[in-house]
Amino acid sequence: MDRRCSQLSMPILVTCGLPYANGPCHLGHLRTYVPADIFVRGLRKMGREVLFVCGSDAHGTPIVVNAEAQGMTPKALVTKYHQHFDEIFQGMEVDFDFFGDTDGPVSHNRTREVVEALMENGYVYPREIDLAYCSECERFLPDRYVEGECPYCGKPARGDECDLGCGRHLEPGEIKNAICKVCAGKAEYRKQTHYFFRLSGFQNFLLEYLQTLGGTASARNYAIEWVRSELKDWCITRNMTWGVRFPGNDDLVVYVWVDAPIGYIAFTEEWCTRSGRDWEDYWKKPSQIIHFIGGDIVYHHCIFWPAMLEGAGYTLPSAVVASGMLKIDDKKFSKSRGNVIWVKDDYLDQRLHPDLLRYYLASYTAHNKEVNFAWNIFADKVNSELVGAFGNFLNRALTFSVKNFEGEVPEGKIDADVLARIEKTLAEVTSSLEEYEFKKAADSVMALADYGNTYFQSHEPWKLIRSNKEEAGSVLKSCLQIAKAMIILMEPVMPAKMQEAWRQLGMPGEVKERAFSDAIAPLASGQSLGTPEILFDRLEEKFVKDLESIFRERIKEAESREREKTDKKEEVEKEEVKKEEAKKEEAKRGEAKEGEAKEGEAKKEEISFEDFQSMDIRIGEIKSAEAIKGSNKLLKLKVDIGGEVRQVVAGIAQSYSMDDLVGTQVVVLVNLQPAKLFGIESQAMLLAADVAGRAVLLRPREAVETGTKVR
Ligand code: B3M
Ligand code: ZN
Repeated sequence: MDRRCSQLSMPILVTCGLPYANGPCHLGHLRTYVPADIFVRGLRKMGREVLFVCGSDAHGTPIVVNAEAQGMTPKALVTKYHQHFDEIFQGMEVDFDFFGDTDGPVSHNRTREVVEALMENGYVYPREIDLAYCSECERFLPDRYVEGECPYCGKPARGDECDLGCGRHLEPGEIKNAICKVCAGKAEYRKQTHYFFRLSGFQNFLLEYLQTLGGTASARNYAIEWVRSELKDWCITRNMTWGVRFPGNDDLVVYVWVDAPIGYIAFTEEWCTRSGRDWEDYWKKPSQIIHFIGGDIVYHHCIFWPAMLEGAGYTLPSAVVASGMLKIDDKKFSKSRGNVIWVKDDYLDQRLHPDLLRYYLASYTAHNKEVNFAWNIFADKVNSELVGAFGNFLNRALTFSVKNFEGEVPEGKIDADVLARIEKTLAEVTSSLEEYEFKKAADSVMALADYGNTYFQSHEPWKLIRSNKEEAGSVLKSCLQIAKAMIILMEPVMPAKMQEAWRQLGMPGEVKERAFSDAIAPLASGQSLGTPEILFDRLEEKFVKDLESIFRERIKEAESREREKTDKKEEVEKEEVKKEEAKKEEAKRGEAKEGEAKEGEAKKEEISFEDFQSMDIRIGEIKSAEAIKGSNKLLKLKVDIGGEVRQVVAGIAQSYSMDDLVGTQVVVLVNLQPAKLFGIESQAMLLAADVAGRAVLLRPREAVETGTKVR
C-alpha cells in the first residue's frame, strides 16, 4: 500500500471483485478473496481501522440467460447464489463487514446518480448503431444473447467478449454473422440509438492518475500501456429489462460493468447507514480505496472505473491489487472440461479445515503469479509445513512446559536472541502485508517456526531439566514466547486454527483482537497454560487419493459429455474444415514468396553478430491499410519508417481490422529484398509472432519515435 497515505489517518476501504450470482463458488474465486481478507486482518493488527465490503453482481445477460434455462426468474437465481456465496465466505472465514447485492435499491439509486452526473458533465452521448436483432424473437440481442464471429480474429465469439480468440471486449453490434442464442436463427442488424461513455476523453487524466496508482505493478503497467495505445468510448446501455433503468430511457438498462463497480459505493453506503457513519468520508473526501480483483478485470478497474469516478466527481481508488490466475493440476481452470474445484462440494463438505486452504493460497506463490492447485501438493504442504514444522513446534513447547513446569509459563528470562528474532519476523510480516506480498508474510512466520524447532532441539531441554531446571525454564519460556508470536503473526492467514492455539497457550480472549506488536510483549511467568492438543492433523494418503478420484471422475464425465457434443458437431465441422483448407490453399499461393523465409524453421544455424547487424530493423508507424482484391489474408499498408513511407504487403487481414491498424507502431525489417505479392510490391516486412498460423504483430512496449532502430 501507499506508505505516504498509510501515515495519514484517512479512512481505508478494501473491496473485492463482485462474484456473479450465477453459479457456485470455485477455487478461482478464493484466489482473490482469501488474500484480501488476510490483508484486512493484517491492517487491523497494525492498528488501522478498515472497512471491508463486497457483494453479488446481480445483473448482466449471463444471469438472465441462465435463469431462463433453469426456469427461474433472474431475481430467484441471484438470491440463490447470493446466499451460497455468503455461506462460503463464512465457511472460509472471509469476513466482510458488508456483503450486499447490486440489485438492491441503494445500488439502483447510486448507479442512476452516477450516470446522471456523467450526463450533466457531458461525458455521455447518444449514437445510432447497428445492433443484432432477431426477427423471429422480435428483440434486439444484447451481449450473451448473441453468438457469432469476432470481427478482429475471426474466432467464435459471444456477446461482449471474444473469449475463445483474441480476448477483446466487443462493443454491441461488432460481432459478425450473428446468431440468436434463444432460437438459433440468423440475426439481422437494425439501427438503434444507444448511449456512449466518452472514455476517449480521459486519456491524459488516466496517464497521470495511473502513475500514482498503488497495488500490484503489473496491473498498473498493463493499464498504462492500454491507455497509451487507444481508448474507445464504451456503449453503456443494453436492450433488457433486468438491470438498472437508464435515466431518461425506460427501454434500456445500463451495461452491467457500469453498475457492478458502483456496487462498491452502494455497499459502503449500506454499511454506513447501519453503523451511523458517513459514506462520503470514503467516496467524496480523501480516503484510501483498495480494490482486490482477478487479473482478468484490470481493464475495467484501472481504466473504465476511475474514468467514471472522475467524470462523476467521486474519490479515486488508491490501489488495485490484481491476483494471478489459478490452474488446477497445471491445466487451465475450465468448468466445461471439469477442471475445477468447487469450494463447497470438493472442500468444505469433505470436512477439510478452511485454514489449510487459506494457507495454501497465501503461501503457494506471490500474489500476482499463477497459483497451481493439486491435491497431492496440498497434502504435502499441510503435512510437511503445518503438521511437521508449525504444529510440531507448538506442541513440543507446550507439552514439555505443561509436563515439567506444573502447567504454567516457567520462571526465567527470555533469550535476547529470541526476542530479536521475533522482532525481525514482526517487521517482515508487517512490511510484506503492506506490499501485498502474502507469501513473504506466511513464509517468514514459517521461518520463525523452523527457528523455534532448531532452538528447542539445540538447547536440549530434556537434558537441562535434570541438570539445571532454572535454565531449562528460560529455554521453555523463550520457546513459549516464540509460540505466542507465531500465533499472533499467523492469525490473518489461519484465524480459526490460531484461535485454537491461543487457547492452548492459555491466553485469554481472542487473538484476532491482538495487535502484531503484542508478539514481543513478554509472557508472564506463572500464567496457566492450556491443554496441548494436536493442532493440525496429517492428511492420510487414502483420504488424498479419494479427493483425487472425485476430481478425476469429474474430468472423465466432462470428457464424455464433450465427446457426445463433438459427435453431433462432426458433420458440420468436416464441412468447415474443407472450406478452411480451400482458403489456406489460396493464401499459400498468394504468399509463396513470404513463405520462403519460413522454411527450415525447426533448426537454424548460428549466425554472427555481424549477420544480425546486417538487418536494418526499425520502428515504423502504419499510416494506412487497404484490402487487396482476391486475397482474404493480405493487406496493403503504408508504413512510415522515419521520414520515408514504404508500401508493405502483410498477411494480417485475419488478425486485425484495418481501422485498428492505422496509427499503430510496428517492428519493420527495412532492408529485405522487395517482393511482389498479388502483383503488389512489398518494400519491407512487418515482424510478427506466428500463433498457429495467425500473425500477431510485434510492437514496442511503449511509444517511441518513428524510425528508431532495433538492435
Ligand atoms: N462480476 C466478475 C468478474 O468478471 C465480475 C466482477 C465485477 S467487479 C465490479 O470477475
Ligand atoms: Zn477475437
